[in-house]
Amino acid sequence: MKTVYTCFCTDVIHDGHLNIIGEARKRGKVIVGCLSDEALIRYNKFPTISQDERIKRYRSIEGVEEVVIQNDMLYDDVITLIQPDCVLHGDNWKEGPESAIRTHVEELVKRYGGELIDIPYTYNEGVKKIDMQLREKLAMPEYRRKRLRCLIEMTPIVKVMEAHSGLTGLIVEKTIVEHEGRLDQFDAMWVSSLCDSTAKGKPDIELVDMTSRFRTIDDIMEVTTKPIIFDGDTGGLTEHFVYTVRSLERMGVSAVIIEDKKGLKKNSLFGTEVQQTQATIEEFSAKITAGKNAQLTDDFMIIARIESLILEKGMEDALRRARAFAAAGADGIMIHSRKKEPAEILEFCDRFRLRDRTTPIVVVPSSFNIITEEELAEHGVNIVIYANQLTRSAFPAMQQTAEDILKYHRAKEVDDRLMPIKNIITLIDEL
Ligand code: SPV
Ligand code: MG
Repeated sequence: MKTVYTCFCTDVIHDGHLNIIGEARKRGKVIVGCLSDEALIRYNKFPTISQDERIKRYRSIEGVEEVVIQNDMLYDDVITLIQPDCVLHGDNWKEGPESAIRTHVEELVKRYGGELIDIPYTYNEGVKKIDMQLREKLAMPEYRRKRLRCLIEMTPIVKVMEAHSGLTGLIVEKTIVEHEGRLDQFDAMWVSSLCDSTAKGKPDIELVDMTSRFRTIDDIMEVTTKPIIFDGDTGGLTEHFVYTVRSLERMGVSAVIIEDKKGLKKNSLFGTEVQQTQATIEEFSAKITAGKNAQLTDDFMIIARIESLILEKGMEDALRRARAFAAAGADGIMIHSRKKEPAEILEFCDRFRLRDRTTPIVVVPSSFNIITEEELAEHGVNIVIYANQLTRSAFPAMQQTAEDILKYHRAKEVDDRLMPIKNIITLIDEL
């Protein structure tokens, strides 16, 4: 009897999956692959049920003889193991980034005389509704909030991109690339004080008030599902910070990062060019502890950001603070630097990790941008934040367009580099 293999990466079985199983049964013994959590988060949607529950769910489908775990999104592991006579998949993977996987599987099965069959994709009202329901579930505060902690456990390094509006949120939510046969996407969003302020035409000095910052979060949350890390600046007065923690937690934000400065906060990338004052270890530890005592869920994270390297107070000061803030209850440490070279950041991470293997480390490589995610992960970094690159790419493009229209007294000259009208009006999904 022939063996037929199909890989599922869904939490809910709908008509489309049942159709594939029906087609598979006509051809032989049906083996279903369950894409592992690690592979799933890189490739598709974040799981809302555990891997074990998914396996159980697939096993209960009539006609499924066996369920195996597929760890490799390119299918190499299962194809080598099973060598199925036939691999079945919905024909939706012929288009877009997933087509690279299809080509790879086609080559794999060809090597031993196997066959790849694309089944017309079922997209009826029921399937559409299930897709929407899954998306809604992921967007709910209780799911979104805990997702950051899950990601820290599940992935070598959590990749976070700046978002400051619904549109930039959508870019972080939806951008998937295929590169050298692998698919990749961002894991979470950073609501940067710099970019949120800049988008409002204001300086990054805690001038944009919390109500307005929360409005930005809300705009992003309305159209996305990925977890959010909020840039809380200094956290403000401790008496105010405890309220901020509760509001963020209620909204479904996963983490707030607060920096150990006091008085008028200026952007860190100014370094020592402007007057900035660091809070004492005692003052800042008290703020962290107050925040931790205020939060009600186990999921929410308060991450302490250390400005010692920015303010040239030295490595020993940075390490002393990191250990003290972790002891005060911080759920993570963000270490910042504005050096072009990553040496001081890596030294900090290595020395911090000698004594603390678990507290997550966060870095923001805006200046030391030559470092790769892989190198950071090797030095014990858990979260990398690309803090301002979307804003910095959009601004020059918009300014150039404004200048050219003024120069030519018409818009023809700029048109070639603009998004076509058709694409912009269909950019946003309608219900
Ligand atoms: C931000 O993005 O607002 C940050 C990171 O706080 S930095 O601008 O590098 O200080
Ligand atoms: Mg900031």
